[in-house]
Parts: sequence; C-alpha cells; structure tokens
Amino acid sequence: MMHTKSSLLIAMVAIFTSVAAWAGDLPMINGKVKKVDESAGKITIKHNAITNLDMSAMTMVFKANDPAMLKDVKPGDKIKFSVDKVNGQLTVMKIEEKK
Ligand SMILES: [Cu+2]
Repeated sequence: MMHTKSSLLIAMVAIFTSVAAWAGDLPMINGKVKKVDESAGKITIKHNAITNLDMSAMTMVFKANDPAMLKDVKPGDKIKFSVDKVNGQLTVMKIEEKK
C-alpha cells in the first residue's frame, strides 16, 4: 500500500535525522594523540575534560567508532574529537585535526 510505505519512509527519515542531530550535539574535546592501534581499532589520547561524560583531563585508551578514522592520525597530532558511550564502551565518534 502506497500510504503505508510513505509513512514508514517518513518515520525512518525522522529517526535518522534525530540520530544525526544527537550525534552532532556531542562537544568537540581538545586532545593530543599518544598512540594509535589501527588493527585493534583503538587510540590513546591525552584529553581535556570531557563534559558530556563528566570526565576530567587524563590520558586514556578509546575505541574508534570506525577504525578507518585512525588512518589520518599519528602520535603527536593535536586533535579535536567527540566521545560517547556505545554499548558500555567509551568510543571516539569523530576526529578533527587541529591546525
Ligand atoms: Cu578519560
């Protein structure tokens, strides 16, 4: 039925839009890359306070949401990144190189 299909499509678009908006709301945190383990999909970052997770500044290991994002960074790089808890694991959602 045409009507059912378009309702489903509208619902799906609404869900994707809200997920995208929510991901975009994560604050970008300043940090410095200490270590990159591309095969394990992990990155060690010396980070400033992470306000959305109530975490103060420290050096720690994060999981990368997409291991491909680790190709562009190396130890010593200054970055801005966002973190969220995904399935109980602290996960880097986005990395931007700081110029
Ligand atoms: Cu931390």
